Amino acid sequence: MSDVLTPVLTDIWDAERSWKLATYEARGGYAALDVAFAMSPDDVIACVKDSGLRGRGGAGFPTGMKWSFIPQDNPKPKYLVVNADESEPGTCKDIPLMMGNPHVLVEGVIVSSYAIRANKAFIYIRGEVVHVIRRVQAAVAEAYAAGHLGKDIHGSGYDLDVVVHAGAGAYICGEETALLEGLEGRRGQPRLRPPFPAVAGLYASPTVINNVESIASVPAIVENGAAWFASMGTEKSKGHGIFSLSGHVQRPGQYEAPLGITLRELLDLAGGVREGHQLKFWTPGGSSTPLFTDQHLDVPLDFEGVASAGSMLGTRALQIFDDSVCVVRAVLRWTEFYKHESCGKCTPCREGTWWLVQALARLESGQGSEEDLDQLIDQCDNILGRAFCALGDGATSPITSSIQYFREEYLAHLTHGGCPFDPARSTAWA
Ligand code: L3W
Repeated sequence: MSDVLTPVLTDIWDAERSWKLATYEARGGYAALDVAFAMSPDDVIACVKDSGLRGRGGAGFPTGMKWSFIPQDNPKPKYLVVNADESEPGTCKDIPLMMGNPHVLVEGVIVSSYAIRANKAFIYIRGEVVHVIRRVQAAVAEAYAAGHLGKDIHGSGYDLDVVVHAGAGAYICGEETALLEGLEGRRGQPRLRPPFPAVAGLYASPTVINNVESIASVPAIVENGAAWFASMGTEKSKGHGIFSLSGHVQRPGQYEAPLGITLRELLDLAGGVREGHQLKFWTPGGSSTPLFTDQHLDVPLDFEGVASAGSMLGTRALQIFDDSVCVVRAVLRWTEFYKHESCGKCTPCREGTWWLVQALARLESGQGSEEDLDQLIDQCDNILGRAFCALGDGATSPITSSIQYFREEYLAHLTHGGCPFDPARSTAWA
């Protein structure tokens, strides 16, 4: 592997039975617990704050700051909830992480729960991935048997119980408050914020919700120190992260690298775009983030770099599309997904995503006129910033950005009376 890579969460993946406690412990696993227990909970929070770790689930909120919002004078129990409902199209980092190294997540759960003074934690895993649920359940059982979970962990006087919860297969439950509704046994629909979960979350108690990768990053930070983590990445986007490359690349997969790496560098590691083809467009952070093109190969993949180029780092799900792909068809498929997954709570998203599909399907099949394109942009304007949660905004991202970069290709569908690509969609449109 190239020295550009920083394998911390992924270093064990290639080991034989990497998911077993013995393998993890042989590499120093669970040593972060004693380091953390020798510190006060507030010092652990300060360490994570100083490291600069920002939420790895998409929004990039500072993790240590989120933990510090938990009101310690509130007599209610505190909870840690891990958002393992990975379902953003193209995102494939949390599931491989839980399969390859479930114990780093369990260890992270223990250190993080200790920091916020929670004695109960939940790992909410999307229901479709039964093999992942089983693997994390097995890791939790091993951790209990070894005394890493339960009462008086490592003789510290600290108690923690962990519940692995299977979701019921709804994309909206990746939204933190809809996830809490699901965990409480209700239909997954987002709640109004504020109050933020840190103040009133699970069972109306103070709750920290973090993505799998955020929590799994914590043991190494506590063990190696905030300065070690902060020495990687860029000024405001510190540390390492998992970049998932999928689609038309020679070697798709997960590449753990410092934030700020570029797609050009990642493509070098992944063997480049499919032979005989050129990069056409890509998503920096899943389909909810505005598309990039070959003009963006050198954009630093950190929160600020991607934002200043007009998109969002999101979940670092880099879906690569080469010149054989019809962008209109790809965007239609994503929009059908959002329409299907809209929870129905708010009108702009429920009705709007339906209308978006109608308009896109008309354009993709070569019907309609240029006015339909303008109407599509108008529909996006009426959803953006008006939906109850980020799902509506996310649905508009691929549409508006694809029209920005590929308006001619939309118009070509109208002049050709259908998709200008050949039926096998293997010939580039020119
Ligand atoms: C206390 C305040 N807490 C903000 C917390 C808030 C949340 C976090 C970020 O997610 C992203 C988007 C999608 N007091 C607080 C506070 N918080 N202010 O900080 O909050 P926010 O509002 O910036 O973002 P959000 O709406 O929670 C939107 C991404 O999530 N997304 C995709 C998820 C996909 C996965 C996956 O597949 N692994 O996670 C869904 O919407 O891209 O960036 O915790 O409570 N004053």
